[in-house]
Amino acid sequence: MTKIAFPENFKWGTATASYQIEGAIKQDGRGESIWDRFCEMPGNVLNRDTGEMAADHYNRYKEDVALMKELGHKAYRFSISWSRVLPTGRGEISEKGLDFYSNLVDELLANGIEPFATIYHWDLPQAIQDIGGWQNEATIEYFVEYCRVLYRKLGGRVKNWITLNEPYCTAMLGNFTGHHAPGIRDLGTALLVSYNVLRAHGAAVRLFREMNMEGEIGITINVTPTIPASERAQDKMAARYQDGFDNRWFLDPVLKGTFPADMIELYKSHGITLPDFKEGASICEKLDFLGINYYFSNTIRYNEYEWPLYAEAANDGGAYPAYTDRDWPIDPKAFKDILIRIKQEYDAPKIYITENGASYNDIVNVNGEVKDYGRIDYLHRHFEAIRGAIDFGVDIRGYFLWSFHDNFEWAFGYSSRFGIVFIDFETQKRTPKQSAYWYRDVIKNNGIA
Ligand code: GBH
Repeated sequence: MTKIAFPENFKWGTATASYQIEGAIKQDGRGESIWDRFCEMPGNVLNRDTGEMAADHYNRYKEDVALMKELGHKAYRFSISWSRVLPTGRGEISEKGLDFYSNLVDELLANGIEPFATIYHWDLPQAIQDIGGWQNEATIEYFVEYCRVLYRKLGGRVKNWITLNEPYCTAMLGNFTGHHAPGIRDLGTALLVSYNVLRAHGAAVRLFREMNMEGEIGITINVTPTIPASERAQDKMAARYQDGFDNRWFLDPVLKGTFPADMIELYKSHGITLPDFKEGASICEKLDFLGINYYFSNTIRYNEYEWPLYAEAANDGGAYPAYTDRDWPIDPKAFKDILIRIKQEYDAPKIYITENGASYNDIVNVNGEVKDYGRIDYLHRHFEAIRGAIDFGVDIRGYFLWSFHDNFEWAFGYSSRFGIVFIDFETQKRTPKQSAYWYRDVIKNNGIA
């Protein structure tokens, strides 16, 4: 019997984010976030779904933690809603909002589940957006003050901190493509946002050190490996730009303290006004760990009309052997390869996989079960990829499956299910899917039997 074994004390868990699961958007004085506002505007989110109810986790967290324990989870990555803690982003603290996270952490610890707290997973207080959001340099200071409140309240009990989730999405989806809140569509703005949000990350790490906090701090970066559609030089160039845009633009400043020169050149050639990136070094604070999120790779083809990268995705038409129900390519090999690349090209600290998972059109069958074999197959292949990277020498210490329950999948609303626990959004009934039981066995065996 073959077995894929993982290193001792490997941390197995799931990941979620505040706006996607909590609901209770007006409860206990929570302030408005940019996602509340974005959801109100028709055309932004499929079916005009909003995070108003989501998985009602705010009111059901005890039930959820009990289920995590039953399913054998060792760790849990959640995010904190800034506008729940500071309803207008700065100034007055909402003790009730802060207590929610304090109680959640106590509940996790009482159940032997290690908390990993993400400080910012995209839900900026609307009041901060109203004064310029991440375009405004002052937001860096507001973010640091928000961090100070969290470190004081949760420090000591939370020993693992993640400053930002996927700054790529904050910058590019929020301010260039406009697919995410606040829905701005301007590349220059997005690049300025990327600079400020990364500087906020650096400042949050410095505060953590200054306050002598117990535990470890890192950042979560999403990687989307790019594969040239052919051996043609133009396809290779386009793939290289796409890689610069998706991956290097964030990995380089965080781990090397510089922004990629070829990308700066390219943006300048398009006449985009750029910040002078002089404080690149202040982004590159020494980290205790690096969080990596991986879902799929992109096959990239040159297209002279595609602005600004001359690149287009060529993922369909059988470029991959299989896809998830979201039409995302399934490519575990690219996962292994990019983990190895991060080790080789960057002086990276130890790594946690802070997100990985798949969306399927799950249904509850007549027997009340969810047979999500596609998801199990996806996970199995990606666990093999991680094991392969570890064999190569990449120091990977844990895995957080995205996601615990089905939730509000941003612009896709409730139409895209990523959970290993099925949510009936009418009744809020939780049903662990087949994958949840399969994952429970993986955790129990610390590998695949
Ligand atoms: C993660 O984002 C999020 O952290 C999480 O909240 C979310 O629910 C989960 O994944 C599932 O979507 O779309 O053109 O930018 C992952 C977002 C999606 C960003 C793929 C990079 C690549 C191409 N990633 N995307 S594009």
